[in-house]
Amino acid sequence: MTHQPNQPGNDKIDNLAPHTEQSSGEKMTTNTGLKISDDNNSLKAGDRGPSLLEDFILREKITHFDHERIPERVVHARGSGAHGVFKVYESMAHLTKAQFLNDPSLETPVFVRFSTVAGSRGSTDLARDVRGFAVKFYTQEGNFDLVGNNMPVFFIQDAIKFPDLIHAVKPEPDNEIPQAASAHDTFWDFISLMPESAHMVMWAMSDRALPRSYRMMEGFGVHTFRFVNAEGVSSFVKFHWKPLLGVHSVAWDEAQNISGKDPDFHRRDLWDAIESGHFPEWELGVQIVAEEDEFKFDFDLLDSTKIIPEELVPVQRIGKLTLNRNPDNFFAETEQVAFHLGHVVPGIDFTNDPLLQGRLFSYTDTQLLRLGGPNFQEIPINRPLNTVHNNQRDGHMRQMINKGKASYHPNSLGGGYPEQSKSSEGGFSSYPERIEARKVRARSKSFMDHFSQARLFFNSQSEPEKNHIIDALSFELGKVKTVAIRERMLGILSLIDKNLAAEVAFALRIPVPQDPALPVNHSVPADADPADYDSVMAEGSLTSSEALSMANTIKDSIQTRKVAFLAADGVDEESLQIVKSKLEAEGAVVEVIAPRLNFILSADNTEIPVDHSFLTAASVLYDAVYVPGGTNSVAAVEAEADAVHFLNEAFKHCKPIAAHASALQVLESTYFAKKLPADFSEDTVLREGLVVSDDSATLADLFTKAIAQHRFWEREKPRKIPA
Ligand code: HDE
Repeated sequence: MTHQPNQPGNDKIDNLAPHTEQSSGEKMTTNTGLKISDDNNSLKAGDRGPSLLEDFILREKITHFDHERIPERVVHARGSGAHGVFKVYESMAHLTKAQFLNDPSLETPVFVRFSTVAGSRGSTDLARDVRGFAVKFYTQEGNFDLVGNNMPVFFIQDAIKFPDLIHAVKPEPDNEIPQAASAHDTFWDFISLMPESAHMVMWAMSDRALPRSYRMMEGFGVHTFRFVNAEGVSSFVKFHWKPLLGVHSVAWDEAQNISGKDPDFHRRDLWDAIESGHFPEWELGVQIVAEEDEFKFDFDLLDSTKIIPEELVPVQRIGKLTLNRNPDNFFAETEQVAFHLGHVVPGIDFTNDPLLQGRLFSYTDTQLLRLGGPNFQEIPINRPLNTVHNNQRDGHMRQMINKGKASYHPNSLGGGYPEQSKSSEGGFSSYPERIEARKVRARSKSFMDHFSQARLFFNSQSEPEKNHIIDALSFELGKVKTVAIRERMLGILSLIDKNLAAEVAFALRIPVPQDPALPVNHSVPADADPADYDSVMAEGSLTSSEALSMANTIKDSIQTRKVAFLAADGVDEESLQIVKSKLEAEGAVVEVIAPRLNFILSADNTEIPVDHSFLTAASVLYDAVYVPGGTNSVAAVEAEADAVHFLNEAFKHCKPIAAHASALQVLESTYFAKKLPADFSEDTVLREGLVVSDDSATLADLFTKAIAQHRFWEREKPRKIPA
């Protein structure tokens, strides 16, 4: 088949092709293929009379419409998907027999869906929330799904608490408020009674919960999985996705603004990047722990509220994922794709993590409701590339026409087929882990340290990141109405970090409980001794881990960063074009914003296209802003309240700002005029993120370096900046 420019194909795209439809040049028909002569008028008894029941065309059209909706996902309802490919760098055969990880020449098609967790299908992309990062690999041995998140830990340790967690975070059941937000009583009520959530709460209150882009966030498999090699030797593995553009976030005030200005911000960003050929890339990383080292850590590998710090086990980057094609149809692909961490291939297996074990049940179960029956694997986006042969039959919407009489095994009438495969022939056999145990409802004592990694995370953050966590907790608990819940949370925070608790307490104006007892763990079986479930106050072996701070991410590129140029008639063309060409050459996206749409006239009367007027643009939708020169343009921009607001907001959100020296007066009419530095040397620019020069080429160079830094969070000192 032919592929659109910038939309490369792969085996899965070709596999979807027979199921695609393109109406261009075709006649309109009913679903039975009957050509339609009038799609605008129903059949009536007289042109002013009642519609007739006989009108099968009307009935078909309306009935189909009435049934268009399916239940949204119970969590992760809001999402965006893309096609792509994965390639391993070198054979990993020493660790896993998974073929797609053994052969560097193999290009495995993938479909990826990113999502928020709590909001409904139509909710904002910029909610403070965990992001889903689900990858379906269409391997030659069947589909492998890596259903991860952008945070490496989870709120709870045992799947049996998942419905409680989600009930608590979703809108409250009496009035269905608030949408896509954790800042309400039921969430914090639950969290304050579940000390095991302490570590994940630190992540969720950090800037990781406000990604700049899906393309700029990490992904994690969260649980410890198993690799198994051809000799049957198993090792533990944690999966990571490392974005090649680095890990970047937006500010919370900005996130809230984006939610109004463009609730599809992340969806649009992913779509636009792929359309324009800026294909998002991640490296697949693995942390490997030998089977015999299972107990060598001061946390339990089966506990999903713990990471393995990268200092203890480095992440090896083993392959690359590239997203290079947008879906053709949102519903057919992104909505109907069904992920399940039980979709594995030989060489990848599970551990006894009780969160993982519960998920193994949940994902198929939920598709049965959402997609309407057991044949959801036959939906084109879910089909594996290799063929499916078994004795499962019938059910709603069965597509496959299975031939022959025998639909059972063993059989002789069908020649004994389909037949089983030996492991040596690619048959899946579960890792024969030895288990000798009593059947108990219990939790291992090795899961009871709830605070040391929460503290490790907080300690590892840069100063601005710590402040953002303090602000996030102050915001969220500030929205909580029940004072007792706020107090309980302060008690928990004080066990993580005294200063953190004190800062939040200051904002809430209530005291931190003095020497709080370790919080009672409420997930205690009725018959158990509560002492067995007490949180343990342990010190981890590390006090800080570099990989946990986004401040240490890569800052070497301005690819796909969006830069706003504020200009009007009379703009000095040179100061606009030189900077534009340089930024575009570095991969940035430049948009000209002017008082009115269509075009502006430069000082030399050249027409310069305008992308947005101030009415439809907002600073929160850009990464950086520049004011070119030109007497009339500068005067018009200075006089435009929206332009000054644009700059003020960009400053508040710590973004790089540049102005041609002849446009300095525009910066001088902002509230940050008094913060303009005395010089604009490279050192100053890289510290302050403000660039002014009368030489457009120099300005373009310095501005590029500033944009690569992403944000100048130090600007937030002292902590609060007036709006
Ligand atoms: Fe999920 N989760 N989850 N989850 N999850 C779902 O499956 C569930 C958990 C994750 O883009 C549901 O198809 C349980 C951790 C992603 O389609 C459901 C537990 C992680 C997605 C479900 C967890 C995830 C889901 C809802 C606790 C990170 C979106 C719709 C034991 C490792 C996939 C669906 C997509 C979706 C259950 C916890 C990631 C209900 C019971 C931990 C990325 O089956």
